[in-house]
Amino acid sequence: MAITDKNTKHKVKTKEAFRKAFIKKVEEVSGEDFSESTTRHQYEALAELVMEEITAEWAVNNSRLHKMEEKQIYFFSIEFLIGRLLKAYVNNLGWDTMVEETLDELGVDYEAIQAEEHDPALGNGGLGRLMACFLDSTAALGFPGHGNGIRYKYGLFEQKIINDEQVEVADIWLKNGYPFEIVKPDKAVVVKYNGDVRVEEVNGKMQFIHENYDPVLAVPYDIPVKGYRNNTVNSLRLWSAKPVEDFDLSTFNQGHFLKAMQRKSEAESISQILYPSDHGFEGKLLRLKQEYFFVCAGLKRIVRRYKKHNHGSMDGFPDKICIHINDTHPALCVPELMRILVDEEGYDWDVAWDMTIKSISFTNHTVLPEALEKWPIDMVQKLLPRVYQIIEEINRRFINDMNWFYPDQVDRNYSMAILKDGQVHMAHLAIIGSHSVNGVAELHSKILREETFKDFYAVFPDRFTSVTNGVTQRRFMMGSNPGLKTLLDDTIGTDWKKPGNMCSLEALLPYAQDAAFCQKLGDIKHANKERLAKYIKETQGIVLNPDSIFDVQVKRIHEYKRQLLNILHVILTYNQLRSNPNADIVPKTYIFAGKAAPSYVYAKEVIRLINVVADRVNNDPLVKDKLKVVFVPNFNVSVAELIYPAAEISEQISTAGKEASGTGNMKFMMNGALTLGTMDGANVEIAEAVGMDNVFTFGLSDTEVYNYNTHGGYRSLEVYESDSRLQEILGQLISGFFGESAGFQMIYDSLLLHNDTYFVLKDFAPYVDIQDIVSNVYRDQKQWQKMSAINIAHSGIFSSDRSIEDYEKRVWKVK
Ligand code: AZC
Repeated sequence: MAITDKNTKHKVKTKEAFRKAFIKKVEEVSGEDFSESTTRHQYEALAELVMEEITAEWAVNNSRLHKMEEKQIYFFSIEFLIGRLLKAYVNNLGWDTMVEETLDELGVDYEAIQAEEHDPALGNGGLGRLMACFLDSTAALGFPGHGNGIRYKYGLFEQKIINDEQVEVADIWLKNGYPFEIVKPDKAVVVKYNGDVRVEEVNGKMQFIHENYDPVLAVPYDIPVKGYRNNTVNSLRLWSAKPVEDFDLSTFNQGHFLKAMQRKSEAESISQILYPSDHGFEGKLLRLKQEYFFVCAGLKRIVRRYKKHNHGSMDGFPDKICIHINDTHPALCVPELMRILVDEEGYDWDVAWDMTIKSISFTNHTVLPEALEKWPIDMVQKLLPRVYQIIEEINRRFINDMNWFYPDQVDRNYSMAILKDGQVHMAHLAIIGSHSVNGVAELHSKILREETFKDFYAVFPDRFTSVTNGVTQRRFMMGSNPGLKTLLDDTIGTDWKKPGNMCSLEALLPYAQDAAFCQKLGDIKHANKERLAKYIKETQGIVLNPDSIFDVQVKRIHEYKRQLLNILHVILTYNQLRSNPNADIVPKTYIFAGKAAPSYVYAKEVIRLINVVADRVNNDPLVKDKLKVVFVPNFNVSVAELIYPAAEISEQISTAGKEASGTGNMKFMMNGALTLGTMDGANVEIAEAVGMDNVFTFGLSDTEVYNYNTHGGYRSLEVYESDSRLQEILGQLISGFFGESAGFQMIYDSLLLHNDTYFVLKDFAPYVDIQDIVSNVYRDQKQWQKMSAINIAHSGIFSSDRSIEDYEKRVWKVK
């Protein structure tokens, strides 16, 4: 059978040819007869076949790229949370049916093969996963867009739960090698740290010479990004740090063994781990080194390639290159590009500045003050002496301009400075150095304009825009929910799967009224719940009731995301069941997952609380099948792909105004889960899309939160004193109710003594009420499936294809 799409040039294009090639490859990698091969061999063989196919197309794409025919987009990001790639490549190549059928005939377990791939945790959460979705969509739409980041030797830690607590274990993802990267030592570049800057006058022009620096080698590893059934193959380039010479031979020869080794390990430490703790000086310094590392290396290669194809000139650079900085971690792109243009290319400052601004655009992903990066001035000055001088000059000119234009607003002008209070304010640097600044959902962009960056908005109103996030349906729906994909194909045809066309899912709307369709939708959900239940049984030994509602909150653990509110409600339900075991409640399974930052003690307490409650509830015979709580350890992309399709309720309960967008909310929605959420981030747009009747919203609005925070008036103790349910629950937190060693004083104090910063108690009663409404609606399965169908039908705008098209029109203007 020839595969059905237009990829006729494939070397492996028939099932028979694939079968032969696969068997041959397995024998090559194993050195054994096919019948003796292990799943690992089969995985390696399939990965190699896929890479052979893709790299052939990649070479063609790269030569197109080298000619600079089209404008190129470069995403600079400290995180790329790409997930497993094998199946995505197979699907994007259009090989899925061929591979599935052949492996089935050979008696080979495709799922087991996929599970051999170590899911690389090169990101933390939303920001890193967004980049991966954007790369997928950019390639699917046929745009030349590439990632630029760091190849961490260890990804984010692997999370284990031991004695109810999070334990962090190193994630050695490269242990068995990684088949989807190609190292390019010939494209390595040197990154310079520390040292001095000497000024010299040459032909009447100042020259800045950086000397006595510590060089580190940046070696690129490229991962292909294959477009969905088209011939685009873009690149994700991840940089690895190496000592310039394997070790410092002269130091070594002089007998300073330790010093030589130290240099080597210092260099390598730069790409050792994602997010070293930035509490102490050393951790901060390492992060700053990392940020400059991938910025400097990435820009160097981009500039080199650009010049090579433009007769050594940088003149047209901004017309052909978009440098998109994903949050502030790559904000050093601004002074680094200036350094290249002024020091190396000899442009006048003003011309260089104009080129820099035109090339760079910036997306902000959070308004949490603690996440807005600032670096001590003396640290930047010492580590990056020339870059620091340039930041100083950018700052000086900016403040001068402001004082010239707004002489009566000196205080405001100073508040926008890049350098103040002894620190370098990275967000200010990013805004001042970009032509476009955007938030990631309408509400978030409004908060940026009106609060976080309001002074900048007053000065540069045209710079500010908004692009709502999106997620790739190819991974999070078509790939992970095959039952739903087939139902949609059978119901409305296959057009909705074309890149950029997901809004045609609206054709599903009439079927929301169709009982037979809704029944099928319900059956698919049930099967997905059973699939997840099986995984949880196998990995954690907990048995779930697939007829209960699957109520899910999976995301990073953070106070503002309020997993605490969720678990307090679980305790309430438990208390109700204890006092009335025969209460007529709809059985519910609460599923949690997510990692807490290793140094975030409070978030780890919340994890412990969830697990302690789970132990108690799941082992109480009174509760029977009515209530279950599970904390699924080590949330990552592959676990997520099992969870979203099985979810019925999507918990999006952040304190209003705090969650910039959220993207999990979109993944749940496209899999037919109903949102239970505050009017925060992209929840607002989800509610707009489906109508208020098809979501469950509750709680304070962002304006109410803002008003309490600015004018006061909230007293958590009052709420506590007027709600006996809360008195009982909070009492249990500190009374030893959950076991002798299971006191939760820190949580108790934060809610009552420290006035509940995230309004958990304030939103508790409305949350309980909405949970009751959810249960009641669920009793009417027809109504529930109808709402689910409406959600799926309107989920098209949350495809990252739409986000990329918006960026294209509003920011990059590639076409
Ligand atoms: C996240 C935001 O918290 C989340 O709301 C958003 O959906 C996501 O980015 C993608 O835009 N932010 C981060 O992961 N990290 C930082 C530093 O903002």
